[in-house]
Amino acid sequence: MSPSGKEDLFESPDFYNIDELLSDEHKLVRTSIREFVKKEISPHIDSWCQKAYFPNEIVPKLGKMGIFGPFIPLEYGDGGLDYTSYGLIMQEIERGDSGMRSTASVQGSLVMYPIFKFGSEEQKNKYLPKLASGEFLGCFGLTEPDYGSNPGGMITNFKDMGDHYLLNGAKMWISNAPYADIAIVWAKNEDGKIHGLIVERGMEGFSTPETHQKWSLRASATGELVFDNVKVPKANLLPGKSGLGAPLMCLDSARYGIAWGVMGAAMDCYDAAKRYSRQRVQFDRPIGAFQLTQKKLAEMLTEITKAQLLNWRLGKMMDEGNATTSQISLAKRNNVEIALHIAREARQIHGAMGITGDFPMMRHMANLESVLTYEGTHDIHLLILGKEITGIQAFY
Ligand code: TGC
Ligand code: FAD
Repeated sequence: MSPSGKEDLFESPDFYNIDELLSDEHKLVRTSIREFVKKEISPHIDSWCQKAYFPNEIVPKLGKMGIFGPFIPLEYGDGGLDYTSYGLIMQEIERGDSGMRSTASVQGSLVMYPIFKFGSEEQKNKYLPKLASGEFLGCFGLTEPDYGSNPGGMITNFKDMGDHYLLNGAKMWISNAPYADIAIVWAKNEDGKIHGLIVERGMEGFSTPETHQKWSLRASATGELVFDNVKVPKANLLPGKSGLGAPLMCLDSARYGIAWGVMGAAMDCYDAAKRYSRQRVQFDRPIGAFQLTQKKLAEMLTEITKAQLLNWRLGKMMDEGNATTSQISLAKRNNVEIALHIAREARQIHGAMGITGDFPMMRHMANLESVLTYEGTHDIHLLILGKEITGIQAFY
């Protein structure tokens, strides 16, 4: 039950029997996360968002549920699940709230993934089990005040001082930063080559000031990463890959999770609107009896069904290891846009009630504005697709 006494009655639509395409393990994973969200997130989420409170205490609970980096092999304390399972987990968590999914995406795809892919065996053993269990929270520092869509221009840099690296610069708009135990920081060496460094809280000269006054993702903590002559041990450099391609590989995994996640938010809005349209009476009829309401619901279900099929196919390609960046861009871009549209339409169906915290639409809508921008803006994904189609890049 939520503080307003409303029970979370969510049921996901499955108009094309897509469940038949899922394995028993997929359905089990989805059910367990859905139950977790109903118990641990739905009753509190409105109050967390109203107060702009990040529930740090939920992090170990998310870890216990296997939500962090489920695609990483069991030997590092994680789930060893496939990418469809990862997608379903992101869908269910974001059904609860995009901010909770942000915490999970960053931890799994942007912190554990680079350590798993590019880290030394020592780094994997040191960090992955603690990140999987939620004992540690991580963040990913790519964006800078002057380099957002164009991360290749970054000015954060490190110098080789013989027995350590000296890191200087700043990152901005970093999810989880204020509470993170470790940060994966992308910085240039003296030759201008981008590398990933693991920076730990407590290192002298490293601070993480929180970003306040957000109207979006209010249950997710966002902050800066400031490096003022931070001495980083040489053992903390990710040895496996350098260049902008390294963070962009991590983004492929996170953007894939977002394509699924936002459909959770969309389904939550559709489900609420469907229920409300049967209950609310105007002109002596349930508003669901009016053609204009039916049009909105029918179009929502159509877009949700198309996106479910898109996600399912993309999940298969991820598991086969052949999903391309532009295929992932198409799904991220399409699904965020339709989720936002569905949130707005569902809000309209609720009339004035739709602007209150008794219903999830306004919260999802405000959250999705961030999702439209982060992990590559809506227009950057269009340009990635444009480049794929024409062979000509139009970024600059
Ligand atoms: P470009 O020349 O295209 O690429 C640079 C180098 O990277 C290689 N590459 C890849 N390698 C592996 N995997 C991929 N997916 C790759 N994509 C590109 C590429 O081959 C090239 O290699 P090389 O050897 O030739 O140097 O780079 P560009 O500078 O032209 O920029 C391209 C662009 C604009 C698409 C890219 O920079 C971009 O995606 N910009 C958007 C930035 C972004 O998405 N930032 C996200 C920050 S993290 C975040 O938002 C987290 S929010 C988390 C949450 O709370 O959920
Ligand atoms: P800009 O790059 O300044 O873009 C502004 C506008 O210009 C956009 O509409 C964009 O599409 C457009 N534009 C830019 N270049 C072009 C072009 N070539 N052609 C056409 N249009 C263009 N970053 C991290 O590294 N880690 C995180 O954990 C993280 N978390 C975030 C959490 C939140 C809540 C938010 C809001 C952002 C987060 N980000 C994070 C940052 C996010 O990735 C950036 O905001 C995003 O990449 C866009 O950068 P920018 O905001 O600087 O916008």
